[in-house]
Amino acid sequence: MRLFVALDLPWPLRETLGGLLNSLSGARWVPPENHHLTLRFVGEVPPYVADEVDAALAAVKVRPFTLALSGVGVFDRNGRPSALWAGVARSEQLDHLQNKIETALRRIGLPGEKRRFQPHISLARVDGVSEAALARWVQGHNLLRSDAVPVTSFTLFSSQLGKEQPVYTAEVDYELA
Ligand code: 2AM
Repeated sequence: MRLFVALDLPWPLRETLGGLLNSLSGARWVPPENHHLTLRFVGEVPPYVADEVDAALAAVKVRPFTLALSGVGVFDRNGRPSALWAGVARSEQLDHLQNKIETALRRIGLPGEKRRFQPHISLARVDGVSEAALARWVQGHNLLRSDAVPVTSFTLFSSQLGKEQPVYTAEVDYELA
């Protein structure tokens, strides 16, 4: 199974992000049902490791918190813009949750994530978009904000890659309490 741990976005954030869809020609937009905020990519694991991941995540105890969208940005690959994303307002509680998940998964023997946690929601692949159009879009949407909404759970997703969009399935929800 190919797994990742993420926040399944609360409805008001989905609505705000849905409003951005298809507003930049040449971009390959992520369908709204696939919007999420990755906390930890796990990758391909055998079923017994998936069970260990589940048990480790079930033991993560963090209080509910709130989250708000804030701004947009672009990731580069090989010096070229590749992905457009929405950011979230800096949140110690989100960092804390991510940290707890990272520690729990290292403890069961998964290799540590080397990349710095950069919370984002991927919106579109933009390798086919002119850099000028992309820069204009980012400038025009940089003030993206939402109200702070409650986050009450995190989710273990499986991902099936296909020719079109990947299919993400919420396998287990872990309530914050
Ligand atoms: P992305 O949205 O920035 O592409 C499912 O693939 C999720 O895991 C995506 O949100 C993806 O981030 C994230 N992810 C993190 N590390 C990954 C990796 N090495 N391979 C694929 N996806 C990864």
